[in-house]
Amino acid sequence: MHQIGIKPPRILVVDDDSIVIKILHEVLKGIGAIQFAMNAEQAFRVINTSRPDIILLDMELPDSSGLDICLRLKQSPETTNIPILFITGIKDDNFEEIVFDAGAADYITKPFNPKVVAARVRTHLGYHKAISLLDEKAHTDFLTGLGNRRLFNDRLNDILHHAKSLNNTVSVIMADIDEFKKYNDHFGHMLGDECIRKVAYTIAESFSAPDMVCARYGGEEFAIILPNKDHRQTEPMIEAMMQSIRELNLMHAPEAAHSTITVSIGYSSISYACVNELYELDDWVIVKVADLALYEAKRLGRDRYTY
Ligand code: GH3
Ligand code: MG
Ligand code: MG
Ligand code: MG
Ligand code: MG
Repeated sequence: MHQIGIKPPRILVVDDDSIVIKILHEVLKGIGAIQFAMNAEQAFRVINTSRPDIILLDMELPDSSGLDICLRLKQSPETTNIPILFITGIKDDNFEEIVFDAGAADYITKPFNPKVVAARVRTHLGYHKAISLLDEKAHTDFLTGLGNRRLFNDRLNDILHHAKSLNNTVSVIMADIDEFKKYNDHFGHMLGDECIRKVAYTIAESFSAPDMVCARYGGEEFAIILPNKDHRQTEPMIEAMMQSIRELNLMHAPEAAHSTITVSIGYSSISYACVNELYELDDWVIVKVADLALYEAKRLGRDRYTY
């Protein structure tokens, strides 16, 4: 039914009525891969393990109201974009309004016409796919496939605003290729791009833990976020990354001070407890401090890190 290599959309149906579940299964089985939940607890388990592309949500459930589930999903950055389609026996104009205010994408009353449900699910899956694609493109660096500066900023905001424990520390690393203008001038822009890609992959390999964020911040400059890492934990990782880049053994331009490609690094660590005092003029001080440290590393002769 589905083409090889194309993932079917994931549909989650949350309803405590087994007859409704049976009917919806018949209606939706040609549209995507369907999972069911009969209460809120089951629903969140499915949502957390296999992020659905759409949720059909009943209003009255044994352990929660559909409205509460909807509000909770809309509050979290990870689930806020999942379209929610209410299917409910409640026929009340005010109620419809409340549901849309809570962030629902659509509202269907029981008894429903199965073909209309299928049509609306297809429509919302189409919107969701378009939005996800746009979101991905807007946050990806075209040259390297790493995150771009927008992704870096969005994730840093999320991480600093939603810090789990105020006792922890977050670190930010800025890395810049040394004397890259000379490389470009000598080898040309195409090989310059190739070099940027190789450095980018090495950085991504060096900081590959799922909670870490690697982004291309600008031309030949990269930014990395290490949530829950203080400066003592960060330093050995920086050293290992710099060594991996040296070991790429990419010959530099003859005019450059080093014979192979190297990077300079500035980094900065702050405790989550003082995050709010460290935001000024629409920018996080942690980034400014890492950037200043990077300039210092350049000034001191490049191919080094400073804090
Ligand atoms: P420094 O050691 O002080 O960082 O010297 P630098 O020459 O690397 O620094 P500068 O910022 O003066 O130059 C960066 C150069 O990177 C400028 C530009 O030629 C090159 N560059 C920026 N973006 C790209 C890109 O996307 N592709 C290529 N090939 N080169 C780029
Ligand atoms: Mg119910
Ligand atoms: Mg975003
Ligand atoms: Mg440079
Ligand atoms: Mg630069």
